[in-house]
Amino acid sequence: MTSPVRTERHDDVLVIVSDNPPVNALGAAVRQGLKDGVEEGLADDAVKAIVIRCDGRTFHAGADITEFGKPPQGPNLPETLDAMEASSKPVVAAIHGTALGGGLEVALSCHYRVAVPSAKLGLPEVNLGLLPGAGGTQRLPRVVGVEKALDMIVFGKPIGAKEAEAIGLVDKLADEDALAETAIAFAKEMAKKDSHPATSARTDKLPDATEVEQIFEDFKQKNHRKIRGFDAPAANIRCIHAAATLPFEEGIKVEREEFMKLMQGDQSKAQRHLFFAERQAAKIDDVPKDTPLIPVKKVGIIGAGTMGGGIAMNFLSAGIPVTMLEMKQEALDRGTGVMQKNYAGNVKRGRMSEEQAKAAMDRLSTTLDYADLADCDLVIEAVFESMDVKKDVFGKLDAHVKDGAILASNTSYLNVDEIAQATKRPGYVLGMHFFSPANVMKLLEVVRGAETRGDVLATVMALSKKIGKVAVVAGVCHGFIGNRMLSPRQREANKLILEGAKPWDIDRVHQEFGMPMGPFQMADLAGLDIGWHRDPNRIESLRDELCAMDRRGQKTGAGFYDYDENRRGTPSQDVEDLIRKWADKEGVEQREISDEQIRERTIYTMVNEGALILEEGMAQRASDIDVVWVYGYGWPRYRGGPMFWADLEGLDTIVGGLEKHADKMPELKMSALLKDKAAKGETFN
Ligand code: 3H9
Repeated sequence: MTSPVRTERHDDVLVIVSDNPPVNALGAAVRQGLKDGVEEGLADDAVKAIVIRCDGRTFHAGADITEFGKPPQGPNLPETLDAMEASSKPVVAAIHGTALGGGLEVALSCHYRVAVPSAKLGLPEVNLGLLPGAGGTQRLPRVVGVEKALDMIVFGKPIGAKEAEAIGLVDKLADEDALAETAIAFAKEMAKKDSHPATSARTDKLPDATEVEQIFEDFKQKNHRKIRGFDAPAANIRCIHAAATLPFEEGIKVEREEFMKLMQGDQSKAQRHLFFAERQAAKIDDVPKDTPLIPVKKVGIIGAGTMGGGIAMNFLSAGIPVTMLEMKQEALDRGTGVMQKNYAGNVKRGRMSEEQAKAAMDRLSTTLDYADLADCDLVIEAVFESMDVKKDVFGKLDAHVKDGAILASNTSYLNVDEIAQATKRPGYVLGMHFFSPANVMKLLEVVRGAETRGDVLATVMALSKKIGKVAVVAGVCHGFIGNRMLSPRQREANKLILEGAKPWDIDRVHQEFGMPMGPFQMADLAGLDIGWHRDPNRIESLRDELCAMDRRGQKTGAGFYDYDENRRGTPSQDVEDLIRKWADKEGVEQREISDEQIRERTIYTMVNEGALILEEGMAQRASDIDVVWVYGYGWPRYRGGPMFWADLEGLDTIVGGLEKHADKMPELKMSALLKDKAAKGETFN
């Protein structure tokens, strides 16, 4: 097998070039190549300096994640990098694209770093539930200081090359198209020096012993909420603390030990699963990868409400012009006003510059006339959730928008096939279910109708990536993937409170699990009057009565909880009494209900619904369901999504837990797939 690493001579500089598409991951063969390359440079007296660079779209983007959990092969990364750093001849990293994780650790082990301005540098291991395990936690603080290293390592967000230069991580910026030449010239220059700084030997950026503890205390105080529940951030912090307080060799031992612990833990398994799940979700099983896409140069949006405006912002921010249509000018004015405010908020929070925000709004035009949408390549409808209204809109769109344009509905429940029948182009119709706030939430459910064409689906999936969404293909069923799985959970939660569990106990169980909120907090946030018949005299359920009492959720200051002016909820005695009254009325005997029972009745039923979705072919794969729940509903990343979590829990445990409550859940349709897999000892992922 030929090596993905080659060497080239440029006068007295040896250039080691990796070519391991797609991202030059540091697999066994690359590590071997780098090690051999450095040895070649050291063995040849004519070589005075070494440059490390990559072909293709990027510098090394990290260790090869597909190797994790498998028996180790070839030289490991730490020993490869130690040899590089120990070189008596200067080693220069030439960086383009993304130097991430192990990739940045390579660069940190070089004596110098040259980068093009568009390059990004970071240690994102924490996002995989890991830490930089090839010296990164020890070397980065030595190069950029502890405070900057904490920021970069604990949050895993890469920085641009210009910032990297400003903080001393990059020694020289090269022109975009002259990286190799600049790095070679720089290496020649450095070869004239007598000695070269080994990062591990540096202490100049490390803080004084008297300041160290305060820096870590302040950092933890400021950020404890952001990292709650995750194991990796705390482990990363411990390693950086070791870098600041121990000799390099001791710090490396701490790093190794912490790395191994994380690597073997369930959280990292879950987060690595999600890394691949997210990328897998973009693939459509029966649509070839090379399907020609439909160019989308202009987008139409029907409806300037919260949803329509949020959806429009995604395209405007990505440089795609939008025409927004409403029935009345006032609605357009209100909608564009909200968008302006949201953009101003983004500028204030430093998410974009004022010029970028202005350029985005300049791409927006508004209209009251369907004829102005004629030249759109994609139109997304975001109007009131009613089949009649949607059919009317789609009929009009079909009449006015050019042939070959894609028509999408943002419906969260309705039958996309029925909507498609309101047009003469059902092949060009599909669902694009955004999540609120649509300019922020990453998830997009792309609903594939019975007649949706492959190129239409592929176009929308590719476009989703362009506007920064994580898209998942769903089939036509009530509530698609995400909302469909919410429904059995809500049903059981509603029953459980009549049976004796308190709403706040059910919410607590979900929050302790790691969800941002439980079913009753969610109901109060959304508003209890969604779908309410609005007749205060017609009281057929607990929810009707709460609405009639004007306890319609956070917006009215009361729902299942009482709310203060800061929308902080506290348990309500009135609601507790009301629930008891309804239990009596319906003849439900109240009893003590354990947290375990709550979990089994709510979270296990979601897994069962996910299994039904899979067996009906409404999701392409179990990992897609995980992506939906993590990106759309705040399922904790460290639990990998409901199907991955169920695998860890054991599918037989899930089935057993559900069967235990069969008498209380006559509505539950057990998934044959779930039972079958449980019986065979199989998993979903
Ligand atoms: C690490 O380094 C640990 C060390 O500290 C310790 C060692 C001891 N490995 O994202 P894309 C695949 S941990 C294997 O769609 P983009 C990816 O699955 C690592 N495969 O492209 C996909 O495959 P497919 C720390 C990888 O342009 C294809 O490449 N590094 C890896 O949107 C294209 O990826 C990271 O966490 C990998 N490391 O984004 C960085 N990376 O086509 C992880 C990618 O079959 N990577 N693939 O679906 C990224 O963030 C993005 O891939 C990147 C490119 C920004 C580089």
